Amino acid sequence: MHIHDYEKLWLGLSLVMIVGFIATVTYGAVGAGVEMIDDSGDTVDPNSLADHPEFGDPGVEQVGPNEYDVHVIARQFVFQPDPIVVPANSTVTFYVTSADVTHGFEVVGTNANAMVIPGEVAELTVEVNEPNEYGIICHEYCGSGHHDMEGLLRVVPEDEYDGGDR
Ligand SMILES: [Cu+2]
Repeated sequence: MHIHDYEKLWLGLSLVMIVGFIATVTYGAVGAGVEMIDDSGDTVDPNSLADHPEFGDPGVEQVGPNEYDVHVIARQFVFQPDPIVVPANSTVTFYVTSADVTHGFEVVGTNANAMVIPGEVAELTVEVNEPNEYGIICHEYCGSGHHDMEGLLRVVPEDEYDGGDR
């Protein structure tokens, strides 16, 4: 059977494109360091966060050498605590929940990005190396003040970290 040269060319190009699309999706799924949130996290009662052992006083807690847990409450229209201060060269695990409606929690410039649902605890881990400041934004529309809902993650030099929230 004779196949016209142009037809061969287009067959070849469409094969290249199909392989390219599959490669893009595969890279996005496994190559870009994307970690999916699953439902293995804890649940909490959003109405009694004040009585919760960690969310009652949300903040940064050292749990190992260079390892920190940060409990964060999202509520209309703030993140608590704000700012969040951690030392450089540490592994930071955020536990984020909402006191009212569904919010978002994205530490801009890192891979930390989750939906924050009342009753659920989103758990995400990031490595911070250099001293820096990262904005935290709510990316789920949560009411009239949504556009103002933001926080700050300050990564300070290790010798400047005093264990408190500044
Ligand atoms: Cu919000």
